Amino acid sequence: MSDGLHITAAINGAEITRAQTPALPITPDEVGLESLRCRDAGAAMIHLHGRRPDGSATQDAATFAAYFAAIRQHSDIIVQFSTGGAIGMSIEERIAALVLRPEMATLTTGTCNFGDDIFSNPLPAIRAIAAGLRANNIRPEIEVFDLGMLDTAIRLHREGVLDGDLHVDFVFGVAGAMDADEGHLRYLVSRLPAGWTWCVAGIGRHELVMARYALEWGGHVRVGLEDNIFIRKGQLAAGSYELVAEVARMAAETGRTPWSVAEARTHLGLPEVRYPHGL
Ligand code: KMH
Ligand code: ZN
Repeated sequence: MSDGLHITAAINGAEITRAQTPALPITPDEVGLESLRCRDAGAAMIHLHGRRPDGSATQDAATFAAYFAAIRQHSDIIVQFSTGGAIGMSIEERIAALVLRPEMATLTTGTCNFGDDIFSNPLPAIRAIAAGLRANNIRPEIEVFDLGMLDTAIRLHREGVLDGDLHVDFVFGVAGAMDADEGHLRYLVSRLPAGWTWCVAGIGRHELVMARYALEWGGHVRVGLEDNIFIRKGQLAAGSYELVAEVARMAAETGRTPWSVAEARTHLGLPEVRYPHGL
């Protein structure tokens, strides 16, 4: 088992509101500073959604350009855009910011329930997003919300729609999708092709529980306000950085050492530090 640990900070998401937590970053300045705090706490990558000034979700390129530039004012942390966006967005909306060429972007390989809604990712949409990633030379991170989504990623890899060793994020605890269950994680890891890397994102109270399994089993970890706003029962996290710091503390207990940004770039095959393309 590798002792190096990749930590992703999912700092804003599309669903969490300022009413739920005042720590949610919305402006470019807030996103830039929060990204730096997460890096200082041990994160090597920021998973990013777009928000308008009123807090509503958007995937438009101008918003992501401002965020990306603000992040780069402070650090070289790996920037990963969401292509999931928010429920109800069209595929075109979801991939609008890829022209900025971040280092990575997400690709969910299947449709699932998402609370009372449907997170829609039919195969033609998956292929279209994969084509958008390829056209802009962006590495995907595969998002797996349910068991069959890993099978789909493997099938698309076999077809050549996806290539290289992939990094997969197993998301546990979305209502209507895969439960936060140790057995599910064990099974998914057993099916992962050799050379692929994996991390876990547990939703809500499952976040740090699933993180511990990943730490103990050689996986990597995603935390942040997108997935969970509490540092402990009833106590809001001061920011995603506090959750990152908690994972770094747990890592020390389990013999894992967070990768620096440079180490994460090497291990994930993302050597080049990118800036918003076309600005
Ligand atoms: N907001 C969710 C509907 C992703 O970022 O790629 C989808 C999501 C996945 O957050
Ligand atoms: Zn997301």
